[in-house]
Amino acid sequence: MLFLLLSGFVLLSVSCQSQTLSSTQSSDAQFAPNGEKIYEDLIIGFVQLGAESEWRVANTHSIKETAEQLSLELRFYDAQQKQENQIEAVRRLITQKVDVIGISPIVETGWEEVFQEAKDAGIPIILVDRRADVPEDLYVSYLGSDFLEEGRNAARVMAKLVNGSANVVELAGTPDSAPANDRFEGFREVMKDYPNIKVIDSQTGDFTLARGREVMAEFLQKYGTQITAVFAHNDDMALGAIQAIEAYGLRPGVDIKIVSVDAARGAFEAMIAGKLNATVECNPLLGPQFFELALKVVNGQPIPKWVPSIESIFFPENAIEILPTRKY
Ligand code: GYE
Repeated sequence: MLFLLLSGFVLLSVSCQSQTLSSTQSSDAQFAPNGEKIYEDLIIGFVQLGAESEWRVANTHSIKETAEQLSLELRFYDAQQKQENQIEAVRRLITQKVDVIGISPIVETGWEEVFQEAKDAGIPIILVDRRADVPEDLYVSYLGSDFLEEGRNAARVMAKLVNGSANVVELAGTPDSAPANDRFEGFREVMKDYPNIKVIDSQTGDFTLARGREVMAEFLQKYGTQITAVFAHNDDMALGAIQAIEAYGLRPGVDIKIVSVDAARGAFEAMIAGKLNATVECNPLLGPQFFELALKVVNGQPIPKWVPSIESIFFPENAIEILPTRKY
């Protein structure tokens, strides 16, 4: 326990209903003569990156809740925003001989060595939410959103909101993370068609409300009323920007238009208050699809290399009606 605390992890074993199987028996059981494994036979490792946003909290909840519902054993690590903790967690799960490892890689690069170790140990890796920049043979599937399309959608919505002319500041996500890279790129791809919309600055707010607020305050100090729009890579940073804009004496959503990504409840509340102009959905409720994929992998069934989430875009007009239906 002391070792676990010292290494900066939070490990949580959510449920262990399948008392009859030890972890070693479990890993071998896919070759059992009595046929295919079921959910209750599975021991699944999940390496979460942290708890930086409303999105992430919902994602973690979905994974843990689904594990409980399916009565499988989940070994859950919270890496507290550090890649080195994620790598160490994968190594532990390899030693524990779990059936499958799910991981949401905090950044895209630096995974090849440890994923190769998992492969050599015969443990399949499923990328959940964020991609890693590794050869395709080092993971079995990626379950998550089309972040490029989210960036494009944010730009399309923004272009309409500002009638094709604006000075935009961008609150970007964690540097080198798949969603930050792709939302940045997708946004610019569409903005090429709008020469009068200029992205005058782009800084990371690390996907957190507090950093979003700080960076927006810095932008306002630097550019003042030149800024007419904000593109935030997630809702939490947009909520931080709203606070900074109000502290500066301007009206968020009116003097400065704001578009963000995720469509979490906080964004709906801000839209109802007239302070946020649109949010592009990114679905965190990946638990059910993740375990379904894991079970298929263990039973040797074919699975797609990418399972994309289905997503839409939300506006203030119907935010009041939609808010009660939002699960995150
Ligand atoms: O948009 C953001 C979170 O990886 C898609 O991470 C996820 C992003 C999400 O912190 O809120």
